[in-house]
Amino acid sequence: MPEGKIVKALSGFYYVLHDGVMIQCRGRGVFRKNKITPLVGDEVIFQAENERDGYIMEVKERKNELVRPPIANVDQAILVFSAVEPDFSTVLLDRFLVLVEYNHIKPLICITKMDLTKEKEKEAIKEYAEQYRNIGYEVLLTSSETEAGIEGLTPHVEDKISVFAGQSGVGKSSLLNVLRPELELKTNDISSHLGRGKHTTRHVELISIGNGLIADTPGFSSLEFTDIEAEELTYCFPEIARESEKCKFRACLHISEPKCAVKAAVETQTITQYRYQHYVDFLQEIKERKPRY
Ligand SMILES: Nc1nc2c(ncn2[C@@H]2O[C@H](COP(=O)(O)OP(=O)(O)O)[C@@H](O)[C@H]2O)c(=O)[nH]1
Ligand SMILES: [Mg+2]
Ligand SMILES: [Zn+2]
Repeated sequence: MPEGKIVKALSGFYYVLHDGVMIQCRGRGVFRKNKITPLVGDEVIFQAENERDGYIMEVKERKNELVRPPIANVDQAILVFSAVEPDFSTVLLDRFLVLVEYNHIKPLICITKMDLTKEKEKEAIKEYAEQYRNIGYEVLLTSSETEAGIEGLTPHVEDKISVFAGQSGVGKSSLLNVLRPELELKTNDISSHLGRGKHTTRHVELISIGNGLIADTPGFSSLEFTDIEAEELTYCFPEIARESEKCKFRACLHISEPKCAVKAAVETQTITQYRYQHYVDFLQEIKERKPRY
């Protein structure tokens, strides 16, 4: 039986991409009984009824699964931040990075609206970019207006399922429009935002960009650390994780423990002060989180 990938789910139908052809499929009845809900991004085995319709027979094991938006097998999150309008924020970026790291998804940092920066702002952004690159992250500086830096994005979306993440207004739709001009996605569109009420089911669709697929709905809409435990936070900051191997205590949380290698690395500026501060603030937030029953 043929295999394919669900690229769109709408009104009980799953649209399965197989050899460049879209097959409209229904789920097998047994799914409902077994509580399997096929998701966009799922690799599936299907049975074709004819050239256009079929039945999904099996959902293959998922690599991961996002809840909002519901999408499976996400390889990469493209974290979109504008240099200005709204201003670049390291605390917000770190919040996204923690969630992405926690979900074992590869982050790609894309800073947009570089054309709007004044010389001083441009220098500051370049310095931040260098600091994040030193941690090990890929950082792209782009402009959808002049299309500068966009060519750097294309190879990163090849052969992957990517989701965009980032505040409203940072330029996510504009980026997609540059990547695929024929889409003509609405930018800065307030009316569609209001129309999307809480009760309407979110429809998710993967848009093909070359050999890659990008979700049209931004991921990580909830930025709360509901699942992360205090001792897991270290591993969501790669440079803190690296240094923590040298802490005296295995369970060191790098706050006031003696012989903490992380705090020593902040002193020598191997770890930036602001990244460490965000770690401390997020840890506090996790500790104050109300227990769920
Ligand atoms: N000058 C400039 N404006 C941009 C750029 N990217 C987006 N914008 C503008 O910023 C606003 C919000 O962009 P949009 O793509 O809708 O953001 P989204 O909410 O993240 O999808 C729109 O008015 C865009 O025209 C850019 O690189 N340069
Ligand atoms: Mg948009
Ligand atoms: Zn420590």
